[in-house]
Amino acid sequence: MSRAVVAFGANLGDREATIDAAVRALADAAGVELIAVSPLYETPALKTTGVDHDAPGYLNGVLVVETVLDPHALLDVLQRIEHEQGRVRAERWGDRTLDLDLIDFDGLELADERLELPHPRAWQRAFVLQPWLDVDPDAVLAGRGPVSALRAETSDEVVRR
Ligand code: A4P
Ligand code: MG
Repeated sequence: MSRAVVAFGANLGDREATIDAAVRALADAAGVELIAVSPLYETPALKTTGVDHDAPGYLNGVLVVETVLDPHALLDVLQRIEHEQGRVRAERWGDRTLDLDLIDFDGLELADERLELPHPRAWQRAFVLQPWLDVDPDAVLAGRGPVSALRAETSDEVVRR
């Protein structure tokens, strides 16, 4: 069994309904057991050009799962769920009904064409670090250190629902 942290974000459509459906789909996936769901946070959209207060805001949070799948097979499951929830890929960091990112997988560090672990931008995003801390105050991000210390260095706005 491995333990993985999955971050979710939605900024289009009925965000809460999409997230509910995604959580259920992941809990129902073969070889995946849902361990924890974080609180939800309202966060302004981060674009490649910076924070965009004119774009629809995100609802963000994280899930902790235990799984017998390997990291790539878990990514397959996440991408299937994104697809089922009507995700259309257009611009990078663009608005989306649902984004599911694999943040941590047993502290593994790897990078190939499909998957980079830990998620390369998680360390600097309060919208990932804060909900992760909520469900695991002692969490550590591989290669970066305690999530609590990383969180203290971030200043992006997260408002608990
Ligand atoms: N990929 C590589 N590593 C991973 C990983 N650890 N988890 C690959 C998930 N996917 C990973 O992702 C592009 C490719 O990354 C995938 O094909 C996968 O093989 P994508 O979901 O198609 O595109 P994306 O999410 O737009 O790109 P990217 O660069 O992953 O964006 P991020 O870093 O996920 O950022 N603002 C707020 N407030 N809240 C958000 O949640 N999210 C983003 C997306 C931007 N702004 C945001 C938020
Ligand atoms: Mg993504």
